[in-house]
Amino acid sequence: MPAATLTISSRNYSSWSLRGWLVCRMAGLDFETELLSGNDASTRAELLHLSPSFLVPRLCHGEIVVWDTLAIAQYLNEIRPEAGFLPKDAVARAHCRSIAGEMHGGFINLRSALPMNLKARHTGFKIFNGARGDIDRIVTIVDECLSRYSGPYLFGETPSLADAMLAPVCTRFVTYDVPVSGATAAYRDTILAWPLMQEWLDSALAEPDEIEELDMEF
Ligand SMILES: N[C@@H](CCC(=O)N[C@@H](CS)C(=O)NCC(=O)O)C(=O)O
Repeated sequence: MPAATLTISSRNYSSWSLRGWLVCRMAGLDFETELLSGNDASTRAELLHLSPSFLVPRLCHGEIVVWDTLAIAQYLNEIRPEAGFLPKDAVARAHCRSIAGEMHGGFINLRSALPMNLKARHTGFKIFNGARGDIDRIVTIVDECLSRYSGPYLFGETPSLADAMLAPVCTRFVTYDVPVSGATAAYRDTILAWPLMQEWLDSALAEPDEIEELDMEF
């Protein structure tokens, strides 16, 4: 039996579930994924029991329970520093943590106007100004990282925590037909071809079809 359980909600809609799952896999954690959809009352009661914030992802590892993506990543980095999802160099590590923190606490317009929906395709989607500002900021982050650390991932040859945090932004570029070019387009393609992302996308596409009321920021 796996040592840990990661509770997630929809693979298609839940961007935080995706990030949490990516960091668990990057850390090489032996874990099983428990899918708990938040639609019906009994499931929500169970979720509240498991995760005081009512939110997923939530990691249970032995007696330890962690229920926030950044906290999960920090916990995993503590127990598996050798996984190296934070750069070794202190300057790069601070940069990586800053991007992860910025994603965790910001980009509200992007997240609410372009919710993650891996199955959907919105060709010619109209992006309003607030979300445009968030996208411009992502482009700047990617440009800086790729020119500083030479890619193909943000901090060099292997994926880092910052890549896990930005992965659902790359899928939004595809879902909402967001025109990006140069380094950002190359980066989007790197993330989409990342074997862990391929694995998640395959299972998301196999999930039962969407429930209309979930088609919102989630
Ligand atoms: N800051 C939290 C955000 C988690 C979050 O918003 N999770 C969403 C799913 S993506 C959620 O659980 N929503 C409530 C629900 O599904 O009932 C984290 O980093 O884990």
